[in-house]
Amino acid sequence: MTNAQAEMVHPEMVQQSRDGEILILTINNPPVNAFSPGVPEGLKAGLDAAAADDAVKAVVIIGGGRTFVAGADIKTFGRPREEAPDLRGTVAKLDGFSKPTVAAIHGTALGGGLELALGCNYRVAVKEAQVGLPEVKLGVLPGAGGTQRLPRVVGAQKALEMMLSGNPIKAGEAQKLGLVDEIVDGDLLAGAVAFARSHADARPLPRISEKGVEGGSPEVFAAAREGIKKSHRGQLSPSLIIELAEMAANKPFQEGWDAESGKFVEAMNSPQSRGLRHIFFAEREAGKIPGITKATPTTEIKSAGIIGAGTMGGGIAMNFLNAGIPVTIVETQQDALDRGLGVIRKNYENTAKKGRISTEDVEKRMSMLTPTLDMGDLKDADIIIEAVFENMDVKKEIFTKLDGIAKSGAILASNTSTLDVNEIASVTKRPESVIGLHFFSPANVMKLLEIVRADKTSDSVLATGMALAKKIKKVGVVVGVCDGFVGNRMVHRYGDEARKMVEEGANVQDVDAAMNALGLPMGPFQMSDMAGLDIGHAIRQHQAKERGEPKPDGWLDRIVERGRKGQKTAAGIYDYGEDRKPRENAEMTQLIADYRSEKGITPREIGQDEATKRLTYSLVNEGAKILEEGIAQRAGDIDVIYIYGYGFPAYRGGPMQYADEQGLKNVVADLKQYGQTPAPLLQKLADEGGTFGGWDKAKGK
Ligand code: T1G
Repeated sequence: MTNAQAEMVHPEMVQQSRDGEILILTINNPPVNAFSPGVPEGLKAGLDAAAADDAVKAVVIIGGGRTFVAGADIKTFGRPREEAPDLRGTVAKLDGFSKPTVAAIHGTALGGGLELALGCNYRVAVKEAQVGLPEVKLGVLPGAGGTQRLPRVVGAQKALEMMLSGNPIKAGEAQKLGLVDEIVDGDLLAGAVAFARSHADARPLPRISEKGVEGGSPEVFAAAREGIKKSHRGQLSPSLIIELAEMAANKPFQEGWDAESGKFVEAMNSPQSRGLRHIFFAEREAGKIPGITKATPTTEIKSAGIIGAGTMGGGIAMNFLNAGIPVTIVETQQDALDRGLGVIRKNYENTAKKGRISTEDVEKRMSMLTPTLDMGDLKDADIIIEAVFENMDVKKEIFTKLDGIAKSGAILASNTSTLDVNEIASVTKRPESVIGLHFFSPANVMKLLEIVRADKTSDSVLATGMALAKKIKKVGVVVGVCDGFVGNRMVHRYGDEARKMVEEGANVQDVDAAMNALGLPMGPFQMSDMAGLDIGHAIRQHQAKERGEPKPDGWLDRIVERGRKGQKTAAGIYDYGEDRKPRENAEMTQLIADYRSEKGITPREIGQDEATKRLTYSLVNEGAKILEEGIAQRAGDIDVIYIYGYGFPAYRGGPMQYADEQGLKNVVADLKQYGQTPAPLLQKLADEGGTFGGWDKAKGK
């Protein structure tokens, strides 16, 4: 018996119990009742028991613990069919079952969980429950009848919307759509048993597979195909979902059901699904830090202080206000304070205009924001985040003051994007309370939060930082102290390579186009113009000074020295009009040409393939060095950082996963071909035929 087959035999995963003539099947597979090996066997055994016992008049299926079934077990994807949990077979068995079956839903019924429920005759739910088909977020599609049953219940348009967004809906909406038959107040099991009892003699039994699809016009599917060109650019599974939904509207159920199986496997075996599944788990792994457990003490953050009401400080403040945490925000000048508060209010009013929050929300959040010019007003804050100019002397001065103001046990955080948090901590008497919280601009939008663990940061402060990230709905990733931590350190190398290619002869548009083609919304130069060319320019000057090197005088430095700072001056590498779209500037093209001839460089053509490899592999190579130095715990952490902080497409899985997909031997060969020296770890993995994913696993990370 293979390990997987051994996994199959878990009768305890589905417990049978009786309430009179109702048989209850309770699924117990914590934490989310995923459809793991053993669950289908248990459900099938329960249905066989119900069929064999005339005293049983109906069956209720319910999840034990906190939820119904959260879907197929993603960990089993990629296994040979005979070893994969038989979700389709279970749903088919339900569809043909002779006695009424009722799915009792709490928590979530997602993916295969909702498909299991749709195979039942009836569905009841508590009002807090959510149901959905999120498969597209994993690069796959509903593979156990969802593409055929959902349109038959909610109509083509709504089914497409649910399957292409992958977003769940609440039980109340599901009831309105006919997805749920009854909302149960009070005890779900009691409600489900009563519902089953009252429908025990209902005949003919309602079967979704026998219904037709409403609103399945060719125009609906054509519009969906048009929509995914933008919303899911370059992805496979959305088009397969539309194809299958259209079959549901136009073909007999069995035909669509049969077709769905093959298309599911096609999607599951795609690099895109491997990338999205990798990120699903990597995002969760990133929250696990050796030595930090649920027992590690943490501080509950009930109030926050923020120093600096500029773009970053204001954005950071909004994260806390959105989570219901009051903020005291400090500036040195009243006009800066007023400006900062004005921006925060305007952001909230814009969100309210879009209907995402109410005007009452705006006032409530603004009422929790206390402006002040006196840093002493931060004395009671549980956490204080410094978000001022990127200058070490300024930061040291602030932390010295904070040391005398902040209450005992307060966390002192810097939002620095590159500077040495150990050096900042060294001016305080409480280095164990100092941490870096690197937010990404715009801080109220970008989900990534680099949590910088300094040498003396205590476990408790680190654990509090991770818990805070969750509370303010950020994806927190722990990084070590070095210049640029993880994301910016890699992006500096990426920017160097981009500038070098332009020196050699590439034009800026083609370099950006290569990354757009890979799926990034912005290429390196579009991103630099958006972030502000002066920031990169200042960092390069700072780094050169630190290294005792001459002042950088590259073609991009020359552009900045002409006062062209990027989008914020409507002119940078590109020109920007009202539409903020980048347009070539002939003068800049000439400046670059003049630069090349001044340096004696004969420009050469650089194709998209070379540009893509040099840019992505410069990230990968720096990432490998970051792993060797222990600045990041996992390759998966680096991928999470790049997807949530820099727009790397999730369906590529992040730069390290992308390199695994290309084959590390090929990555090393290409790096060498383009004049880069592979990092020792990368060279070692390539020599051994290894992968970054395998390195993570081997480290037990
Ligand atoms: N399979 C395997 N493990 C899963 C899992 C799943 N479907 N869902 C969650 N986990 C693990 C997760 O890795 C973590 O593990 C723990 O459970 C808690 O998760 C055929 C093919 C349900 C909303 O996409 O959205 O069905 O880190 O931290 O914040 O058509 O989990 O503790 O070791 O996220 O309370 C479709 C994915 C699958 C749902 C709960 N279903 N899960 O959120 O907990 S494809 C999904 C979620 C499918 C069929 C197709 C969330 C949640 P660890 P968590 P949470």
